[in-house]
Amino acid sequence: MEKYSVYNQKIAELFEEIADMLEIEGGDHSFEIRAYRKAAMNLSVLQEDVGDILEKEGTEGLMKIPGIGKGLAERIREYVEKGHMSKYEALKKKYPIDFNSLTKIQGLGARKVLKLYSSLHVKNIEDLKKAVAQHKIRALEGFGEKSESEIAKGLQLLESARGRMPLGTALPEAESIIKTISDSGFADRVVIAGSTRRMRETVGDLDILVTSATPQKIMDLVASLKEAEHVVVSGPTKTTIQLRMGLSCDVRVVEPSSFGAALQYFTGSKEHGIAIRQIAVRKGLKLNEYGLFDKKGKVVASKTEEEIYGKLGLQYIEPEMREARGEVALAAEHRLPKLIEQKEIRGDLHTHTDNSDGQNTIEEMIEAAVRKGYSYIGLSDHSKSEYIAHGMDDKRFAKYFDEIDKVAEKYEGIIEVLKSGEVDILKDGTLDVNKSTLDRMDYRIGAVHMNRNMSRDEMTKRILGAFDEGINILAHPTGRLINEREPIDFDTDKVFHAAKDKGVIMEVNAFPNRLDLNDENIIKARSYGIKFAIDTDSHKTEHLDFIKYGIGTARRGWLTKGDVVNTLDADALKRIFR
Ligand code: DGT
Ligand code: CA
Ligand code: CA
Repeated sequence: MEKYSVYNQKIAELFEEIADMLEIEGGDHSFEIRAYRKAAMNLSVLQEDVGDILEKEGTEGLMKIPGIGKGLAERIREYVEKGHMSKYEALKKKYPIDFNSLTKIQGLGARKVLKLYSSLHVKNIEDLKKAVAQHKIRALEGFGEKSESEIAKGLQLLESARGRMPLGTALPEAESIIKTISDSGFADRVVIAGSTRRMRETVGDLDILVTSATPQKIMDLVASLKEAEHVVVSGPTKTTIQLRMGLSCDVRVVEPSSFGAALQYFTGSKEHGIAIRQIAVRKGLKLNEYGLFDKKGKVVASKTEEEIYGKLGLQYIEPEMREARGEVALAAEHRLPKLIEQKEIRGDLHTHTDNSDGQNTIEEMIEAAVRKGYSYIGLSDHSKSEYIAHGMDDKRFAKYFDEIDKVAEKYEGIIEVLKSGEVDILKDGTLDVNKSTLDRMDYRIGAVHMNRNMSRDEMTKRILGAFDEGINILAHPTGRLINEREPIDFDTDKVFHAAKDKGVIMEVNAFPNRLDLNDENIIKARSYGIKFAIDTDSHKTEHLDFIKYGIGTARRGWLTKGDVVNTLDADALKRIFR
């Protein structure tokens, strides 16, 4: 599980901000800027806390972290020991701007943020909102009306996201709290409910259910959790805490005899719960969080969810399907699809190495896939248009494939290594590499990265063009980033129709800030009868574990094993690509 430490995250943010401020300083800071950004990136994914490293091995230890030299190690030490960073403070005095919030708005980079500051005194989100409302931005040099409306959209996105966090942040936090409660020995069962159990892409608050012979002990423990910032309310069987990471968390102790009813109720969704209770009423029964009761008030079922759905004449409905999207009617007819499971995945088809912007070598990625028990792994580094990601031209691709072939020999009989590339789909729908490069790939991934603001018609043509160029998989089809960036605009009907026609596979990108296609788009795409690939888009070995978010999203889109190509064995998969 990905677990970020407090220092690493905080220092990464400071480094990012230093880079932003250096960028607007002007002059030649390009080397320094890159160093800060790289260090920030490496710190944000580092497993071990820099505080611990410093304690054990001093700055020498810090310098073993990739991208951290002597100077940066000193800055980290200063922050850990003194609680501030003088370099940061000096720059901040010059630029009293909330960079971290402002640069997260789509369409705003460090330079534009400075321009807004120097000409309109925009220091934070509030100032930005005012400037947008008064239409002051469109008049600025380098902005214009289009840019102003994009910023307005970015602000709206931020507004609608308020308080909801990506599943990829919420789930690890829930798992960590559940572990602490389990390890205490005071609980018999500890489970996650609510939107997190349903694997919804964003989560409003955490809902945890516990059975215990000593409820007060659980309540005390929850109030004193290290993750808690403060206690919101505490009663004999329910405590709500505000977590430091931003969400709040409800912990309820329920009776073992009504555990199933409570789990069914608090898993939701609310709309699914209402639909289920209507079925109960039609059968002359009553369902609440304590159980399913007959007219005389006698318990019909309450211990497990399976019994409750069973006594209502329904098939068991998986949590990811409980969204009132027609699942209740299907369950009544015993016609629910059998949802895909993680254990059915036999390989990952979208991964990166240090040949572009990944952090691990080809061999390390292959090793990690072997450890996951996969039968194959597809390596798919970036093409040259993605210059920020150090994307490859045809010459580098050739060397990349040679290297893969060489390493793959060592793994013969252990795991099949497939050669691919995440190739940029250019504005006109052509691909960013030569035919000879495409020909050496076992399969081709296409992706839209640049020029995202095309009209719906143009973007649709662009994607269809890439289908004609022979891509096998369309990576993160909409390009949205959860709570950060809107999807690109294209005609999904036309694209899904063509995908069916040409046998192009839609990706369910499992990277936690993407989840793309999302549940609703998957349901739509599935109705066209097209196939899917659930991929992690890993940029380091640990990311292979993100597959669970892709599985959750695929299950929310009602996908079965048969819909997903990377449940096939390597030979069957290669036949599909040919
Ligand atoms: P969230 O927290 O906004 O991501 O979404 P949920 O689904 O976790 O919602 P939450 O935390 O408000 O409540 C957890 C579950 O409890 C919810 O999915 C269903 C149940 N629930 C809460 N309030 C109501 C209600 O007013 N009526 C019904 N039928 N169920 C409710
Ligand atoms: Ca919730
Ligand atoms: Ca709740």
